[in-house]
Amino acid sequence: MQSSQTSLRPHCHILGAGAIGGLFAARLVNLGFPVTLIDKSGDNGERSLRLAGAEGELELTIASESPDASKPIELLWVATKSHAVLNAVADVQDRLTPGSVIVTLGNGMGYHELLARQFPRRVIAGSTTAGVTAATPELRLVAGQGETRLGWWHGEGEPPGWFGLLGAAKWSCNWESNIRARLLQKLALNGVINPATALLDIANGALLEPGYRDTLETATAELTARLNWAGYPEIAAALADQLNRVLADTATNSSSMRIDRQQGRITEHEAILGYLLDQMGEANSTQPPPAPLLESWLMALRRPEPVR
Ligand code: KPL
Repeated sequence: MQSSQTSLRPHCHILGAGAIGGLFAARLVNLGFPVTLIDKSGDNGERSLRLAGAEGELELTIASESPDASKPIELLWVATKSHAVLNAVADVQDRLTPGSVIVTLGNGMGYHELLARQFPRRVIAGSTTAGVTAATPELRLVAGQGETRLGWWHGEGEPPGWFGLLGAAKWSCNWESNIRARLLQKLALNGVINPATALLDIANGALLEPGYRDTLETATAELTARLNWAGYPEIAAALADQLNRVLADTATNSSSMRIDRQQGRITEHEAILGYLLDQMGEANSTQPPPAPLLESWLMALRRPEPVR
């Protein structure tokens, strides 16, 4: 009984105990998975987590251990910021076995290819629209459960057995056979909303107000043209409507990039705008359509000091 439980519910190790990492730790504990947070502070013990949202409050104690603990890792959930993914995985690399599976949950693109090169056919990429903020190291404020989509980065293949257990969750989680398209769709939304709200220091919904309408329309038109040029006409065609919907749904939220910038943290501009402007469509030998507004945002975000 114990062994079938264990194989059905592999031990989940979570890298990155921020907003999304904390939320998924709690979600997996609630589904009966054994969960351990990997904590760079090196403390092998326990951490308290408190989730608060419209559905009430939940308090949990979750095991934590340092990256160099000895237990092999079966199922690694990576919820760090995009720029920290590769180093964080490298820190636990010696604990991964040929059967270990890595699930990424972060924003941005670019790091999946590099991870999949190191761990071929063992990377599941995830995209989540869960709205959560880390108010304190213990407290996660959950604004919305959102939708989570997971799929093998290499494409084809059945989901692993444990994925079926996520269907019992109150939050929605779907398997995607073409996760790359999903990630790019989300990346396109983040490519407009996150830099604009971070640089202008406004809530998401402000972009729909008359004063920012031109900015939104120009950025959307530039990104639509780039997506078409790079060979993604469907994502391009849907972008304007999806932006309007997400901006309305998250009107009072601050984007993750705005929060990072306000708190003086490195923003995810390279894995979001850097990827969209410098890497997407690399195979196309023709000149990309110009994107002066998006390029100016990327340059501003690359500058160390805040630019208003
Ligand atoms: O994903 C987001 C983020 O903040 O990173 C959006 C969709 C913009 C919601 O705030």
